[in-house]
Amino acid sequence: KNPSIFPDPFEEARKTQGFGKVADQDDDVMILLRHKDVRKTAHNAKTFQSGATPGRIVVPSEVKIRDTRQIPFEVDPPLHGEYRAIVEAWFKRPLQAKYQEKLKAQIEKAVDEVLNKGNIEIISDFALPLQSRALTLLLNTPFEESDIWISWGTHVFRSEGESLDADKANVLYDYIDAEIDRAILNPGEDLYSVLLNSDFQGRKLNKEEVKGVLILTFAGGRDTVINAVTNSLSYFAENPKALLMLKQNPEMIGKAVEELVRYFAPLTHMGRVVTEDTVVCEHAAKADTRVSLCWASANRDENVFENPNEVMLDRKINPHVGFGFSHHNCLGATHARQILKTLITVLTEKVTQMEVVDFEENIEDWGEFKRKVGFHKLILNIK
Ligand code: HEM
Ligand code: EMZ
Repeated sequence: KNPSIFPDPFEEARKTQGFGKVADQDDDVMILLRHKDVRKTAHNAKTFQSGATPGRIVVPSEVKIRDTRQIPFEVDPPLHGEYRAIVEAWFKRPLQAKYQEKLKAQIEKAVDEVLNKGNIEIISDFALPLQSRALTLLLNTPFEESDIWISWGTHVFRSEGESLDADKANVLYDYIDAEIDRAILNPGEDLYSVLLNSDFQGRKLNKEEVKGVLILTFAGGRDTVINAVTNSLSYFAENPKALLMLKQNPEMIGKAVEELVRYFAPLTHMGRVVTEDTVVCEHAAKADTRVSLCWASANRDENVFENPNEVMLDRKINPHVGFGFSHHNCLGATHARQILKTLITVLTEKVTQMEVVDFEENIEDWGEFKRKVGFHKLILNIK
């Protein structure tokens, strides 16, 4: 088995009927597989809402483990746009030179820590710390906070072998509550303080709203970034010529990042709740049922992408939906892209050889579809 190959389990269902079914806690999901349907449905927030009961659009549903609405993720237009306007500029900070310098320093240090050190388990000893340290830049909080976040492991709502873990979620909620109280008493230049002071419809955001933004920032940008980083390393370990090509053509790195996000699609799918009886893919979708938008399948749609199962780092036309589509497109994408670009740059500068020593695949089980999304374990030897 080649560790850097990520098969497409959706191909057959996408070609034949365009959708599949995912069973989840008595609330089945119709999973939409074609690029065209995914984009169309993402765009139609009136019939396919995000602002349902908090947690319901996530698969598996998180309704039982949280009450806080994640903002702007679980809000529909036009209110969505008003929240998004508050946070948009903040999440574009990764474009600033100072931010990029700090990120580069962090990633250089992370690579130095694993270079010529023998066998390294990439998730726990590289990708997780890298993600958490980079997040201190996005939140503009002290670097030392990352040690706490690292101790939570790769997913804030899940434990090893469990789909959802309420006790674990509470650790995050308690932490965020305490940080919000800290920011109220002692405001600074961090995201908590900025949100507490931002103007929303002529008032300030309340604690619950600030918490809703922060939970999302911690949860949404965690396993996605960890998988993107880990999977990319597996790719360059198996394809040393690709890294060499990027070393010689650094202007290609941006395109390469888009292609890796298309191919790996770190977030497989995301749900919507149907608000009125409708028809999708010539199939009835009843009010109050769920559909999901399968970014991973849309990214392999043969009607849109030539050789969809091949990584082509110089792919010319790449309308992938790895970061979503339409109004809810990923707010953390600027940060995530910057991490991946910087990581590749640093690899081209420092690494001459990467070898896969051992690995264990992380296969998501979506009933009729089993999807490799990343690894439980990836051991590399980096020189
Ligand atoms: C939304 C993927 C990293 C925060 C989304 C969506 C996707 C996605 C597909 C759309 C969800 C929907 O339409 O319901 C990814 C991938 C990432 C990544 C593949 C890494 C490679 C991050 C990071 C953060 C973040 C680093 C922040 C720390 C968000 C937020 C939204 C979002 C706040 C909701 C935006 C809205 O509703 O307006 N992400 N994400 N993501 N993501 Fe990411
Ligand atoms: C939610 C989601 C956000 C959800 C854009 O995706 O990420 C998932 O990992 C979380 O479990 O609560 O934040």
